[in-house]
Amino acid sequence: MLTRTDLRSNVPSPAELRAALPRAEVDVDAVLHRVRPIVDDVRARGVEAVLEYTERFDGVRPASVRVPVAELAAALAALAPEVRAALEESIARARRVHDDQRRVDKTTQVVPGGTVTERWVPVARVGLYAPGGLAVYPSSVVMNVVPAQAAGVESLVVCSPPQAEFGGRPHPSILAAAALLGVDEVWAVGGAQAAAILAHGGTDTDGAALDPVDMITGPGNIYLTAAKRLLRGLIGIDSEAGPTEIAILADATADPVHVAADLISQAEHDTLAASVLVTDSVELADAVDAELVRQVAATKHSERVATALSGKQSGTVLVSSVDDGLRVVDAYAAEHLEIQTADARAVAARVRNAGAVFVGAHSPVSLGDYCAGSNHVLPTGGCARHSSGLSVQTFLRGIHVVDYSEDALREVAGHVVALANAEDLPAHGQAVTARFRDGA
Ligand code: HSO
Ligand code: ZN
Repeated sequence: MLTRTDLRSNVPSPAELRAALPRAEVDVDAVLHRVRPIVDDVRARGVEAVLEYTERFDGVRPASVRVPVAELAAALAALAPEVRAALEESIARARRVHDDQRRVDKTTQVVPGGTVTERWVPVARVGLYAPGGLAVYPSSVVMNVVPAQAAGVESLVVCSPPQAEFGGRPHPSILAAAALLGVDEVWAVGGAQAAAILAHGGTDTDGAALDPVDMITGPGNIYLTAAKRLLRGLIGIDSEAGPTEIAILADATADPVHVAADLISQAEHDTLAASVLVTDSVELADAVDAELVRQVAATKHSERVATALSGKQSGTVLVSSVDDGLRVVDAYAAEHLEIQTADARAVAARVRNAGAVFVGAHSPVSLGDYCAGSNHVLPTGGCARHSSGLSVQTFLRGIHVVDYSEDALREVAGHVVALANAEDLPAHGQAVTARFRDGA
């Protein structure tokens, strides 16, 4: 089922590997020309334009963009008790991890009388996107809201596409998750028009203000991603989300039943999802292939999974050792990386590039998707080489506060003047010497 790449005789350089490894091609640039007019139109015509695009793309015209608060409480009251209990556990565990991430302000005394403090200040208002097309993920509401709240963001809006079958409101599970998290502002809007109205703000059908946000996070379809790219600068964004990925580094000690189940679990998201097995054991690769055939036939979304697993973005990479496997998974920089090898903790500690690492036989990715406490909004498409998943840090800005006394400034004045003159910016130096005109 999985195509094989054999690197047992030679593992190429990281750059060559990146080109050689299976990966989905998602061309956000290719849709920019369609997204730009939508963003411009929403900027110019606000909610009227939003509702027109919503009608065209979602097949429904909501009565208002903002969902009445009473409907959030009603959705929570109607939520199945086992789903409510599971969401509560998911939220509690995520809060434990994210509360621990909060950075503390730090003051460094550079010289006597001269300090620099790094003050961590939350973004004032953020828009958190939860997709609502093929996928409706209340768990993603949790993963966006928890770090933002832990950072101290005061104003949050959850945004999710309206559903025709729910009268133009987002899916009830999204509303219920928002209510459970204590969020009272939910907007029924998706895709490029969601990013545009979040960034520019507008006036709702009832005359209420839809205030613009400072930052948009959360995964969405390619149109949302393209709009976030266009609006970046005016607002902040998290890293661009592509189709989900799982890589598993496994040796002969791994259980092929588990490996196959985990590869299938992420392939279930999307026909473009990537499932990649990296192993030094041909026996394991063979056993996983046999298991995939058996398990894919039995799984609910069998067709979608089979398409993802047979796509060019998925496959098995054979290597001659776990060490070589580490080089491969580092070059791939998966969104999710499982380590199912002997001494998995030690192997995991050597990983340099991954959105999140799942260690050993009992830490599958789907645990992290829902209930590990970790975040599931993670960098895809190799972005784990330079970016992190969503965290409290995403929603904080570090402001340097510079506080020098007269003596401390005098002591360093000569150096400032020398550097200013070297850059032919003498007024910079004079801004310092002006304070010491007496020649002291
Ligand atoms: N694996 C997805 C997140 C998710 N899984 C939501 C289930 N629901 C991307 O990390
Ligand atoms: Zn998932």
